[in-house]
Amino acid sequence: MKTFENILVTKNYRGHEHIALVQLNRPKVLNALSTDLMRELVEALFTLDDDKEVRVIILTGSDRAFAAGADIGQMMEATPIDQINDNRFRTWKQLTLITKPIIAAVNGFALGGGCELAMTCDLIIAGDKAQFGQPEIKIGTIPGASGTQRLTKAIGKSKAMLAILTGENMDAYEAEKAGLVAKVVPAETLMQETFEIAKIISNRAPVAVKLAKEAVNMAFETSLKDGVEYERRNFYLTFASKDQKEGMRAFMEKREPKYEGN
Ligand code: CO8
Repeated sequence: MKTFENILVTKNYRGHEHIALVQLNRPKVLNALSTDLMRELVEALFTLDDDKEVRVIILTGSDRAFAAGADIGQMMEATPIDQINDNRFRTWKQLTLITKPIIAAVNGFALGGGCELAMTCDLIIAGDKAQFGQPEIKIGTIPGASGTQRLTKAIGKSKAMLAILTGENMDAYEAEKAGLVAKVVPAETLMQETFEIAKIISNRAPVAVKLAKEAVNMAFETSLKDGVEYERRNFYLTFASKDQKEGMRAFMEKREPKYEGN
């Protein structure tokens, strides 16, 4: 894996061959999401998505900030045409093409683009000091990388309106209660707890994990009827995998399954 300027990538995280860690690394600006950082992030995630050893990716920041949003300095004087010409949003679209599960491990601030990035991951585990919010309204703009949509789908219209129109943050417990966060853990144990969850997922049949992720995401894109139909197709598809045979046989033989990802 090549090295990057704005992110750190660790394969075999904590000695586990199927888990990779990606850490945002612009501490001086609280991991503000510059165009370069986003490009590097997408490149690293694509590489890990293609890597047969990797089954689960953890995305994190620092103790102080997951990410405090888009890089305001970089954006401040931009015109709409600059933003179009820079293809600034292409990377955000590309994030949704990753087929393996990505767990956001959030300590500190996840604001603006940072909150949107965490929401674009598949699930969020938060340290108890984490803060979530869409503060764009305070600086004269609105969320631009899916916040109005993803936050509304995650926590409902009224709570999303409160967050987006006031720009005020939610603490980790409020975010968990609202359904934005899957689990809150002590800040000091965030990485250990996230690793434990990643380990469980990495022990499941990898193809089934991908198909399940795809089907859950379809719930955001389509009607219930079409979503259920989509799920059924993916369900059938799992029966084409050796891992499905292995999983069911292992259950009947009262032993642990050995999944190989095919
Ligand atoms: N961009 C650039 N620099 C930042 C950002 C940011 N988003 N956030 C913090 N920094 C910098 C500060 O300027 C400061 O730099 P310096 O030390 O040189 O003065 C350093 O990080 C530390 O920050 P603070 O001194 O402000 O730290 P505090 O602990 O006092 O405050 C906060 C922490 C509350 C997180 C505060 O920094 C803050 O409010 N940050 C901005 C939050 C924000 O408004 N985020 C939304 C940005 S807009 C956005 O995300 C739109 C996304 C649309 C899609 C983008 C596609 C490209």
